[in-house]
Amino acid sequence: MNRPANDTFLRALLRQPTEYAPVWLMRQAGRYLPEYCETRKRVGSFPDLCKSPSLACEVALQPLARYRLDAAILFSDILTVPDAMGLGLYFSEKGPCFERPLREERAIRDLAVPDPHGPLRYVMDAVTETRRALAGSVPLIGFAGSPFTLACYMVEGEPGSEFARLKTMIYDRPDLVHRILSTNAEAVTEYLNAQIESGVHAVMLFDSWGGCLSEAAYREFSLAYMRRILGGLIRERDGQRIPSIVFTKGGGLWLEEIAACGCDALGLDWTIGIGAARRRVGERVALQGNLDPSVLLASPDAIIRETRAVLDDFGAPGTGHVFNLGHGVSRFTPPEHVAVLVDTVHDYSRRLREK
Ligand code: 1CP
Repeated sequence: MNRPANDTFLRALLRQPTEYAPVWLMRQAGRYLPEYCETRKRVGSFPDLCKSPSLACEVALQPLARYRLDAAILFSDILTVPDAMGLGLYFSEKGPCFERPLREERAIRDLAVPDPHGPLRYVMDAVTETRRALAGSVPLIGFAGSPFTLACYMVEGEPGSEFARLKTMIYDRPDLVHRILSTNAEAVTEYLNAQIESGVHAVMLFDSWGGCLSEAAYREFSLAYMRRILGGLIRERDGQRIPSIVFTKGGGLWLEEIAACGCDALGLDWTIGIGAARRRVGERVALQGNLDPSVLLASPDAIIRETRAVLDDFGAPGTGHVFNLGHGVSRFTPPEHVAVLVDTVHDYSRRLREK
């Protein structure tokens, strides 16, 4: 596996020196880009877009054609895994839904780990194709949902319930929740390892809803299973370490524990200062984040000011910082605002290092 020509992102994840802070954005390929909407319209549905390796590759590369980003992310979704488990993913006006949510004990007992080279073959093909199209320019990030975040969607089956069903099950039938989570953990481990074998340079676990749990429940129902996954991942390929990033949205209170789960980097949302996070865990892991995505809706002057503030807060000498948002790019973001952000990160972080 050859190192990409620009490996700044990989070096930053491993807390090695870099000339500037690398930057990529969660949801960098998505609905704020007119060219994405165009492709999506041509295909019809979002799941069909994910299931076509050549179109998934096309949209993954769209933001890289516009901006000087330091990494590409596989175009797919965290919900491909429960879909491959047979739950029947579809999208309504409100968001992702499952035709057969996990509500009965029987269905939970029958849940099985999907073969990543069977029903998820299209994801591995998208990895191969995207990696080939990148032609050694920048690294490709693979990803999956955390077992808990996947369970939120699998049990609720529709958006907007604030996870009432799953949280009730946690307190009434923790045995059933553990059964779902251990199946998910095994499925995600195999899925991410298959992505690594297909060519991704780094992997990220999205624990988007872990922050809705109490501290004790987070430890038992989310963190424990992410730790299990990290323990089962391929850590090196062709002599190169495959760095891993864990992002628990709303996990700011638990950074020390998350930093000890076996990941190389922590994703931060915008509710915690990156300087304070660095003082707490920066000797152990790299940090990725943490600009409020709403900043991108504001004026270019505000974007420059707030971007510099995150870089200043992280502080010198600047190793171990991957610049990102604290969550995904909003679909209402003007595309030219993203260019302001990316250029500011590169230029200002380079200047800080030269001081
Ligand atoms: O075109 C459309 O209507 C679909 C919009 C869309 C897109 C572009 C969805 C539906 N998913 C995606 C792509 C996606 N999702 C990527 C790859 C693109 C990139 O990052 O550039 C990734 C990494 C995800 C991950 C994902 N999907 C998460 C974790 C990150 C997060 O946002 O918290 C979650 C929770 C999902 C579920 C999901 N998929 C789509 C929606 C609308 C949702 C519900 C959550 C949400 O609204 O953010």
